[in-house]
Amino acid sequence: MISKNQYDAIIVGAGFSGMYMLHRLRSLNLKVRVIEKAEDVGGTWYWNRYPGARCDVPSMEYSYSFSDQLQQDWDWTEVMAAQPEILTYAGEVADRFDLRSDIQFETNVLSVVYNDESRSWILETDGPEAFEATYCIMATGCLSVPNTPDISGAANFKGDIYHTGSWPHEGVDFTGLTVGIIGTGSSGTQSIPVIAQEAKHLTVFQRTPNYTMPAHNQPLSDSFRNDAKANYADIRKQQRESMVGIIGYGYGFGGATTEEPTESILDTSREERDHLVETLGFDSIQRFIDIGVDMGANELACDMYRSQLGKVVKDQETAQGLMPQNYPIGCKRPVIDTQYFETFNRDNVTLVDLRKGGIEQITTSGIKTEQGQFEFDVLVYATGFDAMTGALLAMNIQGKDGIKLSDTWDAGPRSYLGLQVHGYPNLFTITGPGSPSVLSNMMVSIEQHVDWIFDCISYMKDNNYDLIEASGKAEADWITHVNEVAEGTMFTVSSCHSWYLGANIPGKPRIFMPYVGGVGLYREKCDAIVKNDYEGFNFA
Ligand code: FAD
Ligand code: N01
Repeated sequence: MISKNQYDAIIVGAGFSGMYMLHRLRSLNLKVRVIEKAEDVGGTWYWNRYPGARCDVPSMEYSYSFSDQLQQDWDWTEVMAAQPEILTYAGEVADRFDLRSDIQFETNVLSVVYNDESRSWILETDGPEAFEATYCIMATGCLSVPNTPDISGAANFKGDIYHTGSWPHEGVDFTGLTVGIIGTGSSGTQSIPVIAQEAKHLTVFQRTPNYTMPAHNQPLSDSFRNDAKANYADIRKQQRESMVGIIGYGYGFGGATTEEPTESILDTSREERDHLVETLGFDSIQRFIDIGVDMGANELACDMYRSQLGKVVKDQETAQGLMPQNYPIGCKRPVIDTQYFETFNRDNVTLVDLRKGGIEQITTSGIKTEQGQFEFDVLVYATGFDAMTGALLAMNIQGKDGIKLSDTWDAGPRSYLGLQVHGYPNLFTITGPGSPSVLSNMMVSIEQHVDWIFDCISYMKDNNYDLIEASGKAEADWITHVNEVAEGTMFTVSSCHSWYLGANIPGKPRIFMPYVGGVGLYREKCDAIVKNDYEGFNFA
């Protein structure tokens, strides 16, 4: 017999979103439970333990700002910390605020159903218990459902198979082994140089080459840390008001330069561009203001990029194979790397450019492509995630009158502000589709959403409301706005096949999911809606 545990609020997920949401709701004296399928906190940083995993936003900025004591006490060791350090940080936050006592680990939420009569959400899990709550807050992550492509013959492979998005805790020792890796997005680009150093041989199966920029990661000095800590109030304020939640304090974007781009690439001559590539390498394209807004400018930058790639990679056939073609810089999530292209100069690394002939099947001992058979002992998928909607749709959410989220989102996700979906009262999504989310430093977006939801529930308590629902009109108007601002940007050009558009998952509706207006502007809009008595939301 399943017992029902009654709560004021259930939060699903114990990554950075769920942990902070729990901390805030506790202060309202609500009865709150977090349900998390992992064995511990950390979310992304719990699951993605692949070699080379690290953040690509400076850690002084990719960290919680809600507790000044925490940000003063914590010392990041590098500009962009590696996964073990970020996971330790998540553990420290859980200890410091005693979060684990209200988190139920190793429990997977399988269904989330609204009961119209009791006006509550019923959550069923893979455990013996079910849960009932007035509020249900989805902190399930934008990149938490690994995508394993359906390649024929995969079950026949005799060796070990790993996915970067659910890496074994004990690590993998590649010493003496031949390895095949599929995928050259951020996860592949980070792991390939590290695996290559350990493995006997690494074969990289690349379907689409990426534009990746040097990370320039480095250790942080005490003086830099102290200086940043002394200025934290100002840094955090600037982050919140910025476009993407990053100001690049002290190191600029990717550590390449702290100077704002000022020049137009269209005003430069061929000779000037060649000279810039010669002297600054890949960093040369960071100085231009127009490559993100003008297709002609973008093409010139792509040429500079390919020219530098041809200098770094010695074998010219391999260099050609690594060169992105026919889609603009900036339409996909930026990738930064440490010694990625240099890795292809190693004798033990082979590039298989799948543009010359794709994968036919996985065999018992490797991968058969239209170009021939490649043999290896171990297979690694670095093939990404069912992003933004994957975790939400996996929970079989049913709203008012039994309507299913999978039907509501049949043609792509719909939401008001990325915070609520019409027809699903009292259900909130942290960094949901329709909010800046993955186009930003996620920590800034997470904290903003958690604070907004906290304020909203406080307001409801103060006004004796027990139900909030986004109106259909507000939702429709918001989606129109989200689409309008995305139109004409690099993100939506037809040559771009990004996971922002759902293009990485066969059959997924192609629709641009995040809000491109910027975190500063978005925050202003959310605040204005609150000031206007929660315009677009109905209370009961
Ligand atoms: P997550 O960390 O994804 O946590 C969601 C949690 O929900 C998970 O623990 C999951 O197990 C749990 N969950 C999901 N479904 C269920 C269910 N049905 N039942 C129970 N539990 C469930 N962002 C940046 O801004 N900067 C970076 O540098 C950066 N680096 C990244 C590097 C990698 C390798 C990846 C994959 C992502 C990176 N991101 C980065 C994005 C990152 O996901 C966010 O920054 C942030 O960690 C998300 O936190 P979250 O709590 O919202 O989601
Ligand atoms: O996933 P991806 P990811 N056959 O989707 C290829 C965050 N993140 O895990 O481009 C052959 O970007 C696919 O090829 P193609 C960050 O937000 C951050 O790398 O579809 N190849 C692509 O090369 C990031 O954007 C960090 O043609 C197949 C790769 O697999 C997001 O997570 C680190 C294939 C998938 O790339 C996702 O990154 C890691 C097939 N059937 C992740 N299917 C930081 O550094 C897929 N591919 C902060």
